Amino acid sequence: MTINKNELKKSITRELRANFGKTIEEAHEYELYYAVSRAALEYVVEKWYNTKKTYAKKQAKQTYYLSAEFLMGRFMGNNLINLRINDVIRETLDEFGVDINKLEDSEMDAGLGNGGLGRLAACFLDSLATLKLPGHGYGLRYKYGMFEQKIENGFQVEYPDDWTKYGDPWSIKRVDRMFEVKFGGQIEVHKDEYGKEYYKMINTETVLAVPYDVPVIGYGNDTVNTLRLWEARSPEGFDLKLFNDQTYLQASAKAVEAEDISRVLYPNDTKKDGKQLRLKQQYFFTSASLQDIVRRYKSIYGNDFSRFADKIAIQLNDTHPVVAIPELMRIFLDIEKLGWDESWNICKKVFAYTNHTILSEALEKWDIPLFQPLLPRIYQIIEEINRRFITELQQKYPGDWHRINKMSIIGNGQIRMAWLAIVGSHKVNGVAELHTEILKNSELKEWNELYPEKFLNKTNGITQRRWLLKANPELASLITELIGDKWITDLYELKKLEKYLDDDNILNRVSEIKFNNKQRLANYIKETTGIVVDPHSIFDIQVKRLHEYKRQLLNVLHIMDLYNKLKDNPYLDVEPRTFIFGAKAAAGYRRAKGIIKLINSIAEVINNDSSINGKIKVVFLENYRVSLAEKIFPAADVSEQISTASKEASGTGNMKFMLNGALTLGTMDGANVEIVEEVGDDNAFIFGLSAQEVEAYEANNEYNPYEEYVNVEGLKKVIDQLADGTYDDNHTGIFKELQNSLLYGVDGSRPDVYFLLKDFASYREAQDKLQNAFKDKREWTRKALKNIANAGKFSSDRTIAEYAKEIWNIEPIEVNDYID
Ligand code: B1H
Repeated sequence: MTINKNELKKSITRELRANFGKTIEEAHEYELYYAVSRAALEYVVEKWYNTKKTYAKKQAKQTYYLSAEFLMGRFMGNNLINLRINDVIRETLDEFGVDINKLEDSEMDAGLGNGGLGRLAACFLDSLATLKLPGHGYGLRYKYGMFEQKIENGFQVEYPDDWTKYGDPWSIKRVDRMFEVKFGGQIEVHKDEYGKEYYKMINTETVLAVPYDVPVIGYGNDTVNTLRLWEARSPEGFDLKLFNDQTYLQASAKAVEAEDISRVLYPNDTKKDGKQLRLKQQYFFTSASLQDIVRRYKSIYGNDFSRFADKIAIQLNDTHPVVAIPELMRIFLDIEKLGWDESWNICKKVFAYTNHTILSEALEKWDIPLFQPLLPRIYQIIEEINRRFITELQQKYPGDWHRINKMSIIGNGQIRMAWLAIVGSHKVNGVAELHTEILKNSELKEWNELYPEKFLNKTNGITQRRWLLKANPELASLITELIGDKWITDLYELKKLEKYLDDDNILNRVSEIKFNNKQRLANYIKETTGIVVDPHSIFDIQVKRLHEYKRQLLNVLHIMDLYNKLKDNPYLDVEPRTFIFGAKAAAGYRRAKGIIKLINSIAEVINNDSSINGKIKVVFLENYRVSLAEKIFPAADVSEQISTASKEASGTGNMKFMLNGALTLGTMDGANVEIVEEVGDDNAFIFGLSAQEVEAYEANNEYNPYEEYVNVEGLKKVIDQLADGTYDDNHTGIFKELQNSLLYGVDGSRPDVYFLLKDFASYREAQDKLQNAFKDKREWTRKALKNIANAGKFSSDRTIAEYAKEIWNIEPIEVNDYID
C-alpha cells in the first residue's frame, strides 16, 4: 500500500486533537496508541466495505465461527503488520520523535478468552482472512476479560481486567444492527389461518444485544473479515418513575441485571461452571448471532430457505454455543414458519462441532430446573429433537436400553450439550490425531458407531504472522533473507531451511538471535521480579494455564530434586538452568493456586541460596497473557509439554515454541505426538507413560504411587519436603494438601490422579539428557533449526484450509473494488 506520510501525520494529529484535545508533545503514550490506531483504521475501512459487498454480490458461502472466547491480545502491531504499513508508521512516528514500541506496550490485551481454546479462535480468524476465505467470528464483548494476576506474598491475587479503560480504537459500535434476546416467560400455542399450530412466547424478559465490529485483516491482501462481539444492554435503561420517586438504586437495578450478561468472562479453563449467568451468556450471544445470520441471508436471498445450507456454515467452538442448534430451529419454526423436517435438515447441514477436551469435568450438562425456566421454548425444542432421535435409536438398536439411555440427549435430569451437538451437526472433529482417536475409540465410541461419517480430525495450528513475524522479528528477517518471504503465507516453505543445517555461519546467527531474545527476556525478568538470570543458562519454560493434568507440579518436583543434589554437591556437573513459569489458576481452584505458591516458595529459597553457585534459578512471571507470550516464546530453549498422556487434547503453545526454535521436552500427548513425527525423535526429549498405558492403569485401578515414593531414588525426600517446612506456605496447609493428593488422594479421589510419581524418574532422565545435550552448542542449535524447519504443518493456515475443504465447503474470494 502506498501511504503518504504527510497525510498520515495529519491524520494522527487530527485524531489526537479530536479525542483528547492534545498535541503530539502533550499526549500520553496510550493516547498516541489510540490516535495511531484510528489513523490506521482509515486504511482498513475501504477494504472492509469492499469485502462485505463482494461476498454479498458474489453470493459466496460464508462461515461463522461461534465462540464464547476470542483471545485476541493486542491489535495494533498485528494489524499494522498485516496491512504491511508498519515500516512507514514507524518512520513517521520516528519523525515525531515517538518510539512505536512504547506505543505498542501501552495497548492492553483484548483477553476475551481463557487459554488455548480462545487463542485458537483468534488464530483461525487471522488465517481465514489471510486465505481470503469468507469467514467471520461471533462472540461476547466482555466488559472484563481474563482477570489480571498479581503475585502477593507468593500467592495469586485476581484483579478485574478493564481492558477498554483507555478506549477501544479497533472496534466500531453498530447500533443499527441490534437484536433483542428473550429469556423466561411462557409458551402460547396459536393457530394460523389454515389451522396450523404455532408457538409464541409471552411475558419474556428482553435484553438488547449491541454489536461491536472488529476488523480481521488478511495479511497482504484486500480481505477484511469481521469479528462481531455482542454487548448486553437493557432495553429500558433507566426507570424514570422510580428515579422521580427518589429510589435511585432501584431505577438502574434492572439495567444492571441485563448488563451483567456481558460483564465478565468465566475464568475456568477446561472446567464447566453450571451457573445460570453462564447459560445466559451462551444463549445471549448465540441467539443474537443467529438472528443476524438469518437477517443477512434474507437480505441477499429473500425468504427462500432452500439455499440456506449451501450459503452458510456454522462452526461451534466446543459446547459453549451449542444452544445455537435449537435456537436456529426456533427461528425457523416460530418466526419463519418452516416445518420441522425442513428446519432440521437445514440445521444438520449447517452446523459442525469441535470437541476440545475429554476431561469429564469439562463436559457441559445443564440441570433441567435451571435450563427450562430460563429458556422454555428452547427446552421444548430439545425435548422434541431428543424424542425423534430416541425413536431412531430404538429402530437401530431394539432393546439395547443401556446404549439408548447412554446416548439420550436428556437424562439424569440434565441436558447433555455434547450429545445435542453431535446429533445436530454433520461433522464432529477433535483437535489432534491422538485426541480424535480417543474420541472415536473410547469417549464417543457409541457415537462413532452410529455416525462414522461425521467424525474427523483437524489438528490445531497457530498463525505464523503473530507468533514468528511479529513476536520474533530478528529470526523472521533471517529466515526471509535465507529463503524469501513466502513462508509468511505458506509455512511449509520453512522446510527449505534444512539446507542450512550444517552451515556454521547460519547456525551461529540462529544461536545469536536466540541469545538476544534471551537477553531481552532476562531484562524483563529483572525489571518485573528483580531476579537476575544468566542468558547463557538453559531457558526451560512452562507457560500455560495452571491445571493438575498439565503437571506444573512434576516440573517443580524435579527442580526440588535437582536442588537437593546441588546442595549435596555444589560442583555437580550440570548446565546452569533458568526455570521459567507463567500460569493463571482459575480463581476457585485451590490446588492450582497452591502450586503457584509452591513455585514462588521454591524460587525464594533457591534464588537466594548462594551455596549452589547460581546454577539454578526459578522465575514465576505474573499475569501470563498473549502479549507476554510474545516476549517469552522467542527466548525459550526448552518447551515443557509434560501433561499426562491422553489428557491434553492438542496444546498450541507447543507449536509456538517449536516455531521459535525451542526443543520439546514432553510426553506423547496431544499434538506433541505430531511434533515428534515432523521433527524426528532425536530432536525432542520424550518421556513418560503412553496414553494407552495411562488408560490401562485407569481402567484397572492398579496404580500405587506409594511404590514410586519409596523406590525411586530422591523422590521420597522431595515429597517429604513438601510438608516439612523446607518451603513456606504461610501456614495455609496447602503444601500438605498437595502432598496428600499425591500419596493418598483427597476427598475420595484416587491418589496421584495424573501419574506424577509414576513419570518422575523418566522425566528426570529426559531432563538430564537434555542438559547434557545443551553442552554441545552447535548440535543444540542444529536441533533448534531442525525444529523451525519442520514447523510447517502447525500453521493455522493448514488447519483452516482443511476445515474450509472438508467441513465448510467454502472457497477463497477475490475482493473487488466498489465505489458507491
Ligand atoms: C481446551 C477448553 C475449555 N479444551 C471449557 N477445553 C472452558 C473448556 O470456560 N470454559 O468453560 C474453557 C476452555 N479448552 C483446550 O483447547 C485444550 O485443553 C487444549 O489442549 C487445546 O489445544 C485447546 C484448543 O483446541
